[in-house]
Amino acid sequence: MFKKLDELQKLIDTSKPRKRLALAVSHDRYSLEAVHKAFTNGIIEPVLIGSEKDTAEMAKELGLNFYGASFIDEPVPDRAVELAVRMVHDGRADILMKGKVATPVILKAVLNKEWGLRSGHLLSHLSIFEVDTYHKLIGVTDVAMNIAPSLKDKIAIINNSVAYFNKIGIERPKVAVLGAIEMVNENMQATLDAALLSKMNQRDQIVNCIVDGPLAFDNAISTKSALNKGIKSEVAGDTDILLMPDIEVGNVLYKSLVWFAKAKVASLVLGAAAPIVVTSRSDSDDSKYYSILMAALG
Ligand code: COD
Repeated sequence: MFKKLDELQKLIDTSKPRKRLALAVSHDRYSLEAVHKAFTNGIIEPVLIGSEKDTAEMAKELGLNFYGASFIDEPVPDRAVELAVRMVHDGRADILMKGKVATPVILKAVLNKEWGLRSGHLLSHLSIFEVDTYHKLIGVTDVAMNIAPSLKDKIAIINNSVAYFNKIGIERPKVAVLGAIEMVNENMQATLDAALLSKMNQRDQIVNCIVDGPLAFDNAISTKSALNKGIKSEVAGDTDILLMPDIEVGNVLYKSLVWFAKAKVASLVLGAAAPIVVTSRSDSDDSKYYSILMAALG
């Protein structure tokens, strides 16, 4: 069980070859700082794709020495994105990272049928938060890719996140399927989906985790709140992964945790042919660094 995102660093085996990270549209301050830190810490081998002039100028301004890294000069952002995605597609890079480009642009490139990173699975976004008031790291999914997931999509989103948690050593993560209430209400689709997902987990149709829901947010993260409501649940108060009903709820929770709770966060798109770092442009360089750590473990 991890309490801090820094602890992910200990899981990286630095005796193995470094993963090659393709940064798409590289003249982005926070991305460059995070990539530089991961480079100097021996975690990744960067390939900076974008305007070489703008990238070099920015790196100089920031005092970052990228000696030994590769540059590919492509000043047109859409072409830089395509080049970066193709590099990963062709196995010339291991991780894709979004630089100064909008999230939907890079996600659409990733979904390109000819040269994208499709794997036949649903792609989904997982954020892992370090919140001072919670006793362990907590995953939140999906806050950035799947807009209004169906029941089938939610199964895939759980499977992607659970596989990631298993990979970092959390054997049977506890998944709370969120609703506005903890009872099934036939007019609230999120609660119906939650009940079905819980039953599917009990019947081993969703494995390697414990799924329970519907749970309201407070029951999911507080044993006291769950006890007050008389909820008997293995997950309540000890959740590892919060499954969001849709992107709006997910995005508002993400931003509330970052802005109100001052939480630290790492994020990754899972389920593709390679890990994809898609942090928001306003995320800090710490957050981007932790996301690179997450990708290097993926
Ligand atoms: N996994 C695998 N395949 C997918 C997925 C997915 N999650 N989403 C779409 N596809 C496939 C579809 O099966 C189809 O073959 C093709 O991709 C196009 O599907 P559309 O038309 O539904 O998708 P697009 O291209 O219009 O949009 C895909 C996006 C991921 C760009 C879209 O879902 C989106 O905009 N998501 C939200 C991104 C965003 O704004 N995030 C910011 C919050 S910070």
